[in-house]
Amino acid sequence: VRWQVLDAVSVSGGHLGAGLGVVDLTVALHHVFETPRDEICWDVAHQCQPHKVLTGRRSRIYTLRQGGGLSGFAKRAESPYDAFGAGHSTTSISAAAGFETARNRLGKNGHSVAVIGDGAITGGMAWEAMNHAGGMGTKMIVVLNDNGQVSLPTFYNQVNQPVGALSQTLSASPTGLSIQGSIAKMETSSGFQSARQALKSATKSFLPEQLAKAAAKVDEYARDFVKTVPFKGSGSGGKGEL
Ligand SMILES: Cc1ncc(C[n+]2csc(CCOP(=O)(O)OP(=O)(O)O)c2C)c(N)n1
Repeated sequence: VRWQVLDAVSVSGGHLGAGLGVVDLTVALHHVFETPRDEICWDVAHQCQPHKVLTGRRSRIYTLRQGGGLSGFAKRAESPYDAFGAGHSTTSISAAAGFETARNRLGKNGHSVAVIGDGAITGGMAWEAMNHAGGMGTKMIVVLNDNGQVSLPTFYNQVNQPVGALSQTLSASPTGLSIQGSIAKMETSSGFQSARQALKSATKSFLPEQLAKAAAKVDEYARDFVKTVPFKGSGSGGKGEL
């Protein structure tokens, strides 16, 4: 599959790295899931060449991106295995949630899978969809392909590392991430919230207005400091300031 993608894309052009990066993942997904009954929604779908090779389009793979040939992206009209057409990024989780809802309403069995990269997941629509899908209370699968690369901006900016805060956060050390997670849990706990509220009301009623304002600023800065400063510069090697 790897060779076939390499050979075809070297002729047609297109996102070679994205496709090569998901060869193993594509084989695994097709092994585990029963497509086209189970919908695989490839985000952007710039990585869909291995999927095309494995779903009956190998004989036409050299027509990728040619007039009358195969699309460089997923295209519903092209194959029942292309559950969702894409090109625009960040839509896969929302699409998979839609398939999942439809399946549940029809009382059918199956799975919806979204495959999304660390670049595409930065888009607002993905966050909205995760919020919605999480609240649906149904089993839906989202594969986050965190390859530490965000193709286009990396290329345009001529830099060789992931650009964007989310990408950099995801490549922070696991220790850093888990400490950040614990801080977030603590911060949103009801005990912490009520203690904070009690302190806020106390400072308002006992302190003069200027001092109360200063205390509120200290509270704000302290929370930001605890959350961000110790992790600045945490690279993929986990050698941050922490
Ligand atoms: C809404 C939208 N914005 C921008 C693009 C251009 N684009 C195509 S691929 C890509 C990067 C996606 O990064 P990632 O999801 O990490 O995939 P990878 O680079 O790892 O293949 C971008 C920004 C797009 N297709 N849609």
